[in-house]
Amino acid sequence: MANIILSPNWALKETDCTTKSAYTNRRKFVTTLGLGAIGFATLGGCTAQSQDPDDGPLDKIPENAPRDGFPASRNETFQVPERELTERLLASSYNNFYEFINQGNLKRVWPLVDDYKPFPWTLQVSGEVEKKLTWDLTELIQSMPLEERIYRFRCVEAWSMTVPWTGFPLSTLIKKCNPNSSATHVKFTCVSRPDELPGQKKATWYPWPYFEALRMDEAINELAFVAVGMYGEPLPKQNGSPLRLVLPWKYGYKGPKAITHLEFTRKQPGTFWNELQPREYGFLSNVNPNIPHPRWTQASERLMLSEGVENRIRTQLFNGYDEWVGDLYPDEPRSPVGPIIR
Ligand SMILES: Nc1nc2c(c(=O)[nH]1)N[C@H]1C(S)=C(S)[C@@H](COP(=O)(O)O)O[C@H]1N2
Ligand SMILES: [Mo]
Repeated sequence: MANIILSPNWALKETDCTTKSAYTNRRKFVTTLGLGAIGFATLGGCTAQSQDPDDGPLDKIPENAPRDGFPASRNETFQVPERELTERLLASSYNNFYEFINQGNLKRVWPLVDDYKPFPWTLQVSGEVEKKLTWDLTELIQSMPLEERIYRFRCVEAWSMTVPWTGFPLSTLIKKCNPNSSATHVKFTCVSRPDELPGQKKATWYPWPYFEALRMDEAINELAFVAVGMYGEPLPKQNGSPLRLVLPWKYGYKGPKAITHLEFTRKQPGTFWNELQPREYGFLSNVNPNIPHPRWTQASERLMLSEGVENRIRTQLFNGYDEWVGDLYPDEPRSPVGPIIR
């Protein structure tokens, strides 16, 4: 059953280690959820680095990120009633973002993001489209109606969270791109700025920049979401500012962060992790408890709630989104098989 480890920092007051705005924001959240008591009791992660209120994980939102439309109203269709939200502090301090590699602790991204200045940002569109486009991202965000969606989030490494994202459907963006009928896939390329991203400078064995891709039917599925914010505020840099994909039925690595290009293609593009490790990471990479990773089971996961607090739970087919995406994958194993790569 639930394996709950109480944080040793439970007795600290929230105000002891978070900024005013972060504190207010969390209170707001807790109130919205009607869970008044939990925010305080489960607070953890007041590590040495985060004790300075102006230099913690919650203070890594770019100052010039547009805030029009924040906080966005919640789309009630996308909720996760069986789970509590993961605490904002944990979701902003336990990350995967290889552009900011940290020898020692890969997940500790936020102390490395200060040189990264996402805005101003341009998003380029090319390939099988009526005409090539270049958008200023601030203007694009301001032109989009923002909404909030709570999604399950499952990393291939078998940890998971429950996160409220702010953004717009990927299908809305794709419509604006006007792809032509030859487009079968869309490729996403991420930021390339070695001077701001220590991982791109140091970890030269990776095929930078990060890139990912989807089939068109996946990309226009209602679930596919472009996030520009989380927990009611713009994205912190470590979570993929200024924009990233969230595809809750796929493993986390299918959702590229800090995207600069969309390219519509006539055939299936390669992807970063598939090119690095083709025997471990396939193109589809749907969450599926029936297909073990070659090195570990995917039948269960560590659902992370706050620093030091997690539950071991069963992983669901398509991460619980069978109803939305099941029809896209007639060949996806519905009962246990060996470690096949899909
Ligand atoms: N550009 C880029 N996007 C990326 C990654 C990355 O290293 N670089 N990591 C992926 C992985 S493995 C995961 S689990 C999620 C993590 O997102 P989070 O840190 O916001 O939880 O981002 C994905 N997108
Ligand atoms: Mo991941």
